[in-house]
Amino acid sequence: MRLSAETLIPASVQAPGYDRAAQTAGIVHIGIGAFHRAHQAVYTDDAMAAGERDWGIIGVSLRSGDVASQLNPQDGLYTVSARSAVGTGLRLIGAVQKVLVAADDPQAVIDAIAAPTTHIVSFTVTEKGYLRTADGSLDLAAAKGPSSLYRFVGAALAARHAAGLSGLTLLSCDNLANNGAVLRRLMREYLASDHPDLVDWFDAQCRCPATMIDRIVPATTDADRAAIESALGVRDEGVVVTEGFSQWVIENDFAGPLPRWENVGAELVADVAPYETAKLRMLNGAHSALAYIGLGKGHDYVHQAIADPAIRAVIERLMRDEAAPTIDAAPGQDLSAYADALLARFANPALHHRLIQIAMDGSQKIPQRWLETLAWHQKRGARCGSLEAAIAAWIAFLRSDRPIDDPLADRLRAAAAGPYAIERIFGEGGLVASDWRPA
Ligand code: CS2
Repeated sequence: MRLSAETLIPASVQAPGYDRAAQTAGIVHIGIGAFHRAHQAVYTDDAMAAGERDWGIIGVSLRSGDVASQLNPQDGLYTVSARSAVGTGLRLIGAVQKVLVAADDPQAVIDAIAAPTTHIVSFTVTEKGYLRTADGSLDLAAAKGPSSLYRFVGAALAARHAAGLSGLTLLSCDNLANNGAVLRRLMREYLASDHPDLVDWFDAQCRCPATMIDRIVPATTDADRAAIESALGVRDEGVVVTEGFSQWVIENDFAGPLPRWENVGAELVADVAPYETAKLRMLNGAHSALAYIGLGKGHDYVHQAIADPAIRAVIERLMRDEAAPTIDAAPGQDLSAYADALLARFANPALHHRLIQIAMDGSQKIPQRWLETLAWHQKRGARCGSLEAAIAAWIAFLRSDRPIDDPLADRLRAAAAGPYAIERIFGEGGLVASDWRPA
């Protein structure tokens, strides 16, 4: 039997603590992958359990119908399996009401965003989903394509404007430096091209807060789904597996109402930058280094790579000696304690986090994870042995016979194969834009 609003679940599994059927959707989330379901949807579920109302989430997949076919037959319900060294906690999340597939029904997506009850549109579309060119501006040709977030949001903003409705908060929850400002810039570039009459209204009525989002969410496996099926007694195709830890720091700059996420563990702050920079350069920077160095040494999982003493030493130096000094810490932000906590999270043996999952889309991730740190030290005449080892491991990965999952895969592979690989990738006018110049 399949999980749904009608099925009974064991009392040991925490159920939504509010009347789901009585909630209106206040959020449209674009890119409803496992990360959103283990992170923002959980905070929103907690907020509604704590008394907030009408913050249901309408999920959107831009292309694939997979998540819709997992969640819609289940009335949007799914299980979060949080695995720490001390055990597993299971809970059912009720915040997601349904999933729309933009490729199948584009108008339904536009209507959801244009609905008067919608206040927030949030995004986890991955780094490449922002459709940036190497110089950081919008790739307009791609942005006019069928699976571009800009088209849907642009059309819906036009509908809101025409109907005299308020603007929206556009909340980027992707691992980009200055994600809010990046989304604002790109959205404006799109509007200037396709809806020029909306640009002033957008500036006045819409907000794009920056966020730091953090929870490690490995891809769900068939074995995970089978384990949850025996625990629940019903089949859940939408299971997500994650760690116990979760963090969300949000810039307090909204166009309209928001759920009281700050009462359920999120932090609303004036400046997200110190948290975001630390997370990108320390956590994500270490992750990508673990991926390429670890795969090169024959490891499959993060916890295996970090248990390798030689790799661990490289990662500790990367976080403590290379990344941390580049960060202007906020008052009370302890970067050394942060590095300790990250090492413990990476070592979690209950999370089977595949290095190959982290290795994808290197060209999109490496600039904010490694190159900003390298450029900071280069300006001061210093070198970064660990990050340089990580770069060498990425080049070796591109030269290997593994499949490369990256929007620039073919060009990267060609550049890596020949002489001057580092120059062709990172040099002036290279494939990956950077202020760092290889020596
Ligand atoms: C990882 C991230 O896949 C990756 O590139 O580094 O998804 C990481 O697990 C999250 O950002 C943790 O919050």
